[in-house]
Amino acid sequence: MKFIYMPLLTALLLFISTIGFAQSSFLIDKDVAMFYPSNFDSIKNLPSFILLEEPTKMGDLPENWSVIPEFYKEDGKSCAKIVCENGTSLYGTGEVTGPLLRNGQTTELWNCDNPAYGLFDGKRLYQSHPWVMGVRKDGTSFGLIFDNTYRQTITTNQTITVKSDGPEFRVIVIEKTTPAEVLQELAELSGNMPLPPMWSLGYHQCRFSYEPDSRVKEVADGFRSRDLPCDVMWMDIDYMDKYKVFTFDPVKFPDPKGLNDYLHDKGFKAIYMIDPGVAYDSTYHDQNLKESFYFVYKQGADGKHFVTTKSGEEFHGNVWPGACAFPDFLSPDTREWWASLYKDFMATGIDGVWNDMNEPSVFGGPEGTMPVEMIHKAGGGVPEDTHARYHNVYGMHMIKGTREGIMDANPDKRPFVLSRSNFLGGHRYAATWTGDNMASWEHLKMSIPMSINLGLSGQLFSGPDVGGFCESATPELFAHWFALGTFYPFYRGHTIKGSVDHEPWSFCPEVENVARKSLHRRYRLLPYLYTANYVGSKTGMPIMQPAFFADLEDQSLRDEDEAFLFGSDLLIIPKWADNPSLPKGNWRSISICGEDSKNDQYLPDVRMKPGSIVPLSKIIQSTDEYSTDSITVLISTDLEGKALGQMYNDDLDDYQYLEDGYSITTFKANTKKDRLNISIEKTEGSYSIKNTVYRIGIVTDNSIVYNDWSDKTSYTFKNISEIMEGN
Ligand code: MIG
Repeated sequence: MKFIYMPLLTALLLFISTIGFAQSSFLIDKDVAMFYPSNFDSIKNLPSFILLEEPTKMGDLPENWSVIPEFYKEDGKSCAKIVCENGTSLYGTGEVTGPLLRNGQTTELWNCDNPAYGLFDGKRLYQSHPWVMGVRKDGTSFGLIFDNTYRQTITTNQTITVKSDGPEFRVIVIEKTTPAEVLQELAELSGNMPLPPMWSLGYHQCRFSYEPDSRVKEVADGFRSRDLPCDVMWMDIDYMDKYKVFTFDPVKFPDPKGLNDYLHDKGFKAIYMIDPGVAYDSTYHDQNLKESFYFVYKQGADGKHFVTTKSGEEFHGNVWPGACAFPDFLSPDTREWWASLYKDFMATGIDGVWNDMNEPSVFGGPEGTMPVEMIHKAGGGVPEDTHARYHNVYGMHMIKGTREGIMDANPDKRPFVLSRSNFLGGHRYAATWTGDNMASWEHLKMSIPMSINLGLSGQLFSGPDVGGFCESATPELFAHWFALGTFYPFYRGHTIKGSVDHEPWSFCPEVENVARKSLHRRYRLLPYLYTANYVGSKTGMPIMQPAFFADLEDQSLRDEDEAFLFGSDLLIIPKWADNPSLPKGNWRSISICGEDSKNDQYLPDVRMKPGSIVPLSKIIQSTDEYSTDSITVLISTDLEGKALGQMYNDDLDDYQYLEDGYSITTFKANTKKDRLNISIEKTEGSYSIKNTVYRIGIVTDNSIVYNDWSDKTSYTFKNISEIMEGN
């Protein structure tokens, strides 16, 4: 039957494609245009893995539309070029090394395991984002989606060119008045970042690998005994039995449930690694050994879930366990099977999953991955095709399955997945980190533009390995990196096997103190950070923002690589920043937990945007203890004496917020006749935060003047000019 229908289906699709694409460009949404090349083949191109749904025509292209891609062929490649207006700043292209401003850069999209970013001149990393955002001199902005998955090169010059190994592809152009609106549209088209659980915003401790389980407990205890807040302990590959996924080493990790219970008791969450490669079990073909088969391999082989060669043999490649088979994650059946594996695994009390090596990394394979001619059977509307087509979305589909699996296993909890590989739009399934960086100053500095450009490419939840992964950090580098870590969306220390210990206390008391203050800053900022994540999950607004977001007209901010914004209201200036360009206006330094923000040797200077209000909670050891019982509201007024801020609250880790189980509290400050009046009002939602005791901190040029706030609806400071001047 199948064989009779296939040609019919193909003919039908071709027919639809001829009527559907008769016009080469049209609007698919307000300010969003779709451009088709002349020989667009829908079977070779669709479905799009970037877009949530296949767009339909909404109207004709307006006559004054300015960003128009031109399609052409060159050296057998399918190409598109877009000419930008003079003075346009370019950003995006995902996970990239080098400067924030992408003008003059070339990015190769072919996901690869790139230790220390040492291969291919660091121009090709673990993820692919066929996406460029342009910001014109006046701040008006556009976004470009090159809707294809193939290996391609993006050159971001005044003329942007994309050259793909695949068939002719379509281009989506978003045209808006600000970059924030472009990012909002990208999120509407490709999906919002799901609201992460609060605990994932705390500090994470990792290494390759903490083993055996007693060492995991010892490190966890080390945090608690030293007043170093921490939320998560991470289990890297050595917890597995011979690197077989979904197993535990019977000697080193004999009782995962016991370990996870121990961690939970102390307020930690536990995240475990799962790789895509499934150890090939040669005994599978021996009927006498049936019972001893490695169950994951057996299930995968029985269900024909693995990627095959052209002739239908399972493809095998070497990874950690030796020869491995690779699930065909493009297939919905395979993802469903993969998801089912998480049930028993998560039942041991695992809270989150780390998917590594999912480019996929294959030791000794062509360019470190599987050969391009391997076959993905795919399915569910995704046509069978080669790895050449699906390589860049392999990791994205793995995490799609993983996410479904952990949601099935823990239906009431928001899932947390961390993935090394991904593709434009894949932020809807997982957070990311920037892979195997180096413990070097260069990589510390580069981490800022890297995370910012990921955020400007839809991936809001990212950060590098704090301290640097490859090699050992010096105490000095570690202290600076840990201090910056407070302000990454994802704050996790990690290091390679064989390096010196990288726990906050491993170096010397001075470094430990820097770490403690950095963690205290992070934990006090949680109400603000959680609110920024909520806003991000609704609007696509990044957590880590480029400094130019504070002033789109100030051209000097466009290439600022060192100072950046954490949320929209805090400006972060690392102490090592060399003459950074800062936004104009009176951004006042604030002390978050008693530190000297301006003069501390390591902690970045944190400055508040004029006219903003930032809520802080108390210092806690993990988000298990998070509450809004005691909130300090920092107020930094603008030239008119006004300020505005918000605080988002909910149950922190479940789905009640999707109903009415959340609240947004709005803080307003206004100056009239030398009186500063502050009001607080619940403006949305019905989540109760009744018992909050507020404290107000008026931020002046030199200090913060605190006052208890007994009346919870409004408060008036008399003689505000005296307060401001006296300090
Ligand atoms: O081949 O699991 O990027 O974070 O510690 C290395 C061991 C495999 C690479 C990851 C790194 C992780 C390591 N993994």
